[in-house]
Amino acid sequence: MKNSPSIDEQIEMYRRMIVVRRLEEGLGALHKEGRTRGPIHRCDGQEAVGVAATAMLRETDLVTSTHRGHAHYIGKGLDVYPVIAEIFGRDTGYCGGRAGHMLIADASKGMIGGNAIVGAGIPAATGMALSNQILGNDNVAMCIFGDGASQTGICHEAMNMAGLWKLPVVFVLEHNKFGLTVPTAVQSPVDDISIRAAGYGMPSVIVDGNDPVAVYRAVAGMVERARRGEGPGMVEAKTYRWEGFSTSDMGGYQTPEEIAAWKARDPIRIAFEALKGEVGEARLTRIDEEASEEVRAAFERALSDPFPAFDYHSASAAYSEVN
Ligand SMILES: Cc1ncc(C[n+]2csc(CCOP(=O)(O)OP(=O)(O)O)c2C)c(N)n1
Repeated sequence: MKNSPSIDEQIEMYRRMIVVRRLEEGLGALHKEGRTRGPIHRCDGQEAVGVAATAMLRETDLVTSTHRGHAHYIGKGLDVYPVIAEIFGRDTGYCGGRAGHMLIADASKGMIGGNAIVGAGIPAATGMALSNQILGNDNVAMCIFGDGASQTGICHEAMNMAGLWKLPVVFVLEHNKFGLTVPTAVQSPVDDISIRAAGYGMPSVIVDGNDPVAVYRAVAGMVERARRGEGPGMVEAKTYRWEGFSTSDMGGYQTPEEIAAWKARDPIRIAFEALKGEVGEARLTRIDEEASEEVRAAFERALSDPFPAFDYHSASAAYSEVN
């Protein structure tokens, strides 16, 4: 089928989703031991969106992320070890230990960064698309954002401009049913938020966000038309946040039945079932073991890395000079 991922791409998406899952589980365990700082926004159960939406992109395509960006980072080709080092503030992290888990970026891979300001990645990606259009290249920009972010004023302004100027930007709405602790029904008059795309003159598709192949196909179609200069598009990937808003979430607003129903549709299991006939269960299990070991070793290494050096005297001398 047009825009379908190859078997090799599907295997790589499966592997990357496992890397993200083990990362999230590791962070959860370390939080329980009191070894993390600040809130951590886990994306367990949502891995297929970030990993599959970015799987067909080039390094020169630019992606903006959110406060819940671990699957976006790994999907766009970042390595898990410097991601973990960054989360724990180590010198070896992607941003020298100064960004923390919400702001990780690696421009050389086209990951322009997470963002703690809800909705802020939407105009940023739109501006990057405008820049690509002016430069006359065929790179696309992608913004992955949440249902809460879609309620911001800046989302409307950016999408209006993208539609008006036919900018090469793909809006991937990761609809996980909650903004903070607020369910969609309390923040939006419509459940299918992507119907708003029509008002911006862009096409939209609603897709099962727990099925990586479906996400890939839907996003690849929008990426292709953006590359051809036909303008923006939106994909609304319906998914669910298994682990609450963040590690500081007290819970109580998600029913056990609802969580269980979504866990029964685990994206990693869906990928496994789709691939096992093609490549065999043994190979998939081996990939799982290797990815899990990679993440375990990355935690071990990152946690023994040094913190960034801070030279108080030269920093305060530089401060006095400019003030
Ligand atoms: C401009 C702004 N307003 C409010 C917040 C507080 N805040 C952080 S995350 C969040 C909810 C975001 O919801 P959504 O976009 O659906 O992402 P999710 O957490 O569900 O993945 C809010 C309101 C913020 N960080 N920035």
